[in-house]
Amino acid sequence: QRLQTILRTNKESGRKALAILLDPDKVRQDELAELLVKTQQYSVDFFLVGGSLVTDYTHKEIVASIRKHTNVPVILFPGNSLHIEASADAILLLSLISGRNADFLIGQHVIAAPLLKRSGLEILPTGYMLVDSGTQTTVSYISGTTPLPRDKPDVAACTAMAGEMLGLSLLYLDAGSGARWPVSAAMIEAVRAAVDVPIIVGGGINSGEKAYSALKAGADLIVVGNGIEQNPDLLPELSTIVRDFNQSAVQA
Ligand code: 1GP
Repeated sequence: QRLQTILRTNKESGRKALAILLDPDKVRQDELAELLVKTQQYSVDFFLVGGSLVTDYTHKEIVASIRKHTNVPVILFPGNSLHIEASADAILLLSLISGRNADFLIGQHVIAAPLLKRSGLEILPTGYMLVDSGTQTTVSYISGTTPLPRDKPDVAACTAMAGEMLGLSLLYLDAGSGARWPVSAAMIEAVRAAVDVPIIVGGGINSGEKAYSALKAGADLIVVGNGIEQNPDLLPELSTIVRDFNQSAVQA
């Protein structure tokens, strides 16, 4: 089944999902195998592989390790047109709609288009919205874009609406990797009320409370990277939170 359909169906039925972000620069192969074995006991819906700046181009090895240990779908989370790895299942084709840098809105996409077409990857057209998180993140610096002000849910809602009207089929609200503050519940709620497409939320979700708050506010899929890397107890906790949401969605 196409991931686009799964994400859409999940959203319509109120089913929440968890993705683990694996950043090629942070992942160590021995630790990765251990993490992947551990994920088998928990409900992890997707692996995201990538980051805005990559110095170790190990996407291929990471995808191969994931395949070896799990059946969980692998989605690329590229920082630019160099980050394409055909052995993944899908790619978030990110258009950085919170910014005004044409290169990340359409430029990199033009360069990548023929490669993507040949790759066989499922393309997930995604409106990427970078949200201010209290510190300058790598993605803000590398993309040369100003993040959305975190206390302006209405600006986020209008940006999301425009992205949906342009035909983007997912929205990703990201406070950036290791964000001090995750995207606020008020902003997620405003975006949820404004659009029908599935909403992905990530950046700085390093506790069960933050994950719960994002899901309750309307996130369909949460992405966690640093939090799981730094705290081995977080994965079981997140898995329980997502499962509880899904059980109450079935009962409702
Ligand atoms: C960053 O949303 C991801 O783009 C995940 O961020 O590493 O802070 O969980 P963290």
